[in-house]
Amino acid sequence: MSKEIATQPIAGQKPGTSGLRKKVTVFQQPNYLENFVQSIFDALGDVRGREIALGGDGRYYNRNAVQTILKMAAANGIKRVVVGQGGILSTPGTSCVIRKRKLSGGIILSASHNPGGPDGDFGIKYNTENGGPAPEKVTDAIYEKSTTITRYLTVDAPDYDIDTLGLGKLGDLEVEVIDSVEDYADLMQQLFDFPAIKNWLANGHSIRFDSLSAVSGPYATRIIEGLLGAPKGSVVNGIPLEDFGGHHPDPNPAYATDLIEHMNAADAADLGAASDGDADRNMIVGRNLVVTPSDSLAIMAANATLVPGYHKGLAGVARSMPTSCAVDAVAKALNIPAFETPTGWKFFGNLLDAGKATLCGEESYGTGSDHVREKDGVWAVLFWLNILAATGKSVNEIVEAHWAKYGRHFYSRHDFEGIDTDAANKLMDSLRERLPQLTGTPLRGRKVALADDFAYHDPVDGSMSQKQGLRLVFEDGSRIVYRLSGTGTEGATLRVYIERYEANPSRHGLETQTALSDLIELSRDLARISELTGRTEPTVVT
Ligand code: G16
Repeated sequence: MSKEIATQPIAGQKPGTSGLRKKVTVFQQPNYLENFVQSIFDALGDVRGREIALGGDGRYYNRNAVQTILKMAAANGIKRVVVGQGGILSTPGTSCVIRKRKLSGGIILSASHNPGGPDGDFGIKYNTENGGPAPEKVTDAIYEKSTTITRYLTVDAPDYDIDTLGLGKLGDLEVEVIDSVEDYADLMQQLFDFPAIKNWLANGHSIRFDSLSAVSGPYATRIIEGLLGAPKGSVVNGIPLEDFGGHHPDPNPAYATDLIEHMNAADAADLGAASDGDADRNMIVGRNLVVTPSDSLAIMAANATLVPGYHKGLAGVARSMPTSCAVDAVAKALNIPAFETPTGWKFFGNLLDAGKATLCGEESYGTGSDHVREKDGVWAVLFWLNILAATGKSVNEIVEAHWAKYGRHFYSRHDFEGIDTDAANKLMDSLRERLPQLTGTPLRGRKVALADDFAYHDPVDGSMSQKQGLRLVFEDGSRIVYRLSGTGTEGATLRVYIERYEANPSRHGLETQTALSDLIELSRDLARISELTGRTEPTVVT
């Protein structure tokens, strides 16, 4: 029986870069999750008769949240909820399910690359009917509702069995529990040359895919070991655990250290890969070589016609502003447009829907295409496998040939995590104030061509997004970008992105931090990082 529970607004329910992310303990407060879920339903208007997807990355509190949301969906008059078995659906997997089954949206439970467990993080985000993250006007409306909420709706009912496949009822709500992987695996087989990859694997090549005990495990295992026939053990840490087995499920060299160690060993696999908590991020690793996400995007764009799903070529490419300009060089050579958007996958949605971009990517280990409306970790790894199988070359040969042709964009991100929020805001405000005077001035031998706070004018819906990161672009194409992270849950994280273009192949072998050392020093001095935050070194360098 449906009932109305009185509640009141809880401060701080504003979605960040990708949904609402907080400590599990915050979500466990009375009414915290309920308030946000009701705000989603209220912001959507009349939800009666809608069909939505529901699932998450399996982290701690995932199963509780699924039950709470099912009961609220029933009380709010939703017609059908399609749930991944056991509450498991990856972020790109959910996007795929929404699109394939023509649902009106979906709720994804994940704090992505943030650690899980009772002391870790939890998160919730809403995706719209195109399968992509809700755009800012929707997330703003959800937040508005959360500030005035007075009641939420739920039903008195026992927990629903989300482990048994099939259709059932919770009150008037139809609940369909689906295989978490099937829709997604079908789509991958339409895009990639599975027989060629199978051959490549059967002919002595190997892959090591580290799922970091997160949700890519069931997807990678079914597809790579199952459909593609890679030997058992090619996917490691393949069972999603509520605390990710203590792993920090962020696929970068700082956190996926075991994979890096394996890829530096004498018996390394031909391709190393890792994915994050909700399987939308990916890291590509060759022998003794981590491919930067910005380079990976550029290389995928340059080789896209080798992949059946993209054999007709690309309509355009898109990257977030802090991502290196490597893909722009490819777009120029291919004579296709390259779009520059703010950080956040939601900004790619309109470009993909309008057919203006086919491939998108971000420096934060995210790449994707118009096959779904999320970045997609397993897809990116299959894309690389397809390139390796089609060319017969190694990861290192492909990367080096790419640099030789297009030049190398040396690139690094320095994160200063958990700094005092006031200090971080002060640093950004003070830099923002000084920016206008910097244009045209020389700084340590480089002239500043542009210094601004990045604003994005969406070419499809005309919306404007202001204050998306402070950037300095030098006349030689080098860049320094400053942003505050929108996905952290403790204090503030300052991200500093540093890039330098090098055309000369004899210098492509330089170590990245060495190649960027003068810009790194400048980035710290200019923003007065140590003076204002007390930090002399970043916590994470990728
Ligand atoms: C999310 C967004 C990405 C963004 C990343 C980092 O990724 O979907 O578009 O690049 O956060 O954001 P920030 O620099 O604000 O922390 P994910 O994988 O966490 O959903």
